[in-house]
Amino acid sequence: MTRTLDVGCAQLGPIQRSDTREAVVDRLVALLQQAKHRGCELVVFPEMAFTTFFPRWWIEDQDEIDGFFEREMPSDETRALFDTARELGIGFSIGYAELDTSGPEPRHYNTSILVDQQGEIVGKYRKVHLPGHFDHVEDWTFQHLEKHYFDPSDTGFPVWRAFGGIVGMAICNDRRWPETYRVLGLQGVELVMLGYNTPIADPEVPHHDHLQGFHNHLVMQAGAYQNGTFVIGAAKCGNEEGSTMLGQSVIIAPTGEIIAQATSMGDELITARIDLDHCADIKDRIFDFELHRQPQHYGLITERKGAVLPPEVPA
Ligand code: ING
Repeated sequence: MTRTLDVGCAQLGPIQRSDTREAVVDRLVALLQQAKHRGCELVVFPEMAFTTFFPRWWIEDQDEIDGFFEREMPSDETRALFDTARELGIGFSIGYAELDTSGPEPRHYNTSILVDQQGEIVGKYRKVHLPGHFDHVEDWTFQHLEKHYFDPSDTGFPVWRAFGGIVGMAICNDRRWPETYRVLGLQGVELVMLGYNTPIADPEVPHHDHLQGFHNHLVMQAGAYQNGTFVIGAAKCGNEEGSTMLGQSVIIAPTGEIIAQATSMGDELITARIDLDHCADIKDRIFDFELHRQPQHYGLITERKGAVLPPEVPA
């Protein structure tokens, strides 16, 4: 039996601060229409796909900050994306800054949703690994203030039975952590959909800037192979408000092989016909968790947050 699925990875070029949500949605709709022509059933969009990556700035006015967040999804500005998806019969995942006012206090999340081929939201994930720092760093050209602007996830890493398989989502920095893929893998995930906004310049380790592309693929290929899952990584890239962000969006097989890769720094759709049954080649052999894993030796992974070094050996 084969469980083929025609997937698209919709890379976005930069979104400038002055770009309206309507103008961005027009770009997203155009990518969905391309996806239709290419026979896609499911499309992955990047992290924070409706606005510029505002955590690069220190902003003090809460109303200005909240202007980058979506209070409802879909909203009047974003509904055209859902309507088009329904008309074309294409599901999608997409990331955005979510302002949740359903509780006693407003909560701010870096969120990704899964939308089915009828345009209905069937899953929501809120980013677990928030990178960067909490406070303004005066002499940096660009900040990385996700810990300042977003609340920690309250979803963890769920999976859903959808599109003929078991699917999960992650967001940007999550892709660097093996725990992300393993928690999804322990639920049988066959397709991890993730988006990223990755500045190439990291002021703390500028001598690693040239390694951003290598690290980007390294972590997704490893996560795919070590858990026997497809991984789709969609970038928002290019020069966004003076900050150059990494492209190189990819579709990766459970073997860890890259089966499609973007070659531009703009809006670009890459596609592949994947067979979810190929996951079994990995899950039922080299990474048969039930047969090979030894959780009795893995306790530190959940018991300990930071590393604890062994005692110094007396001279
Ligand atoms: N962005 C970056 C990422 O993890 C980053 C943060 C950049 C971390 C460069 C390390 C090096 O890809 C987000 N949005 O998580």
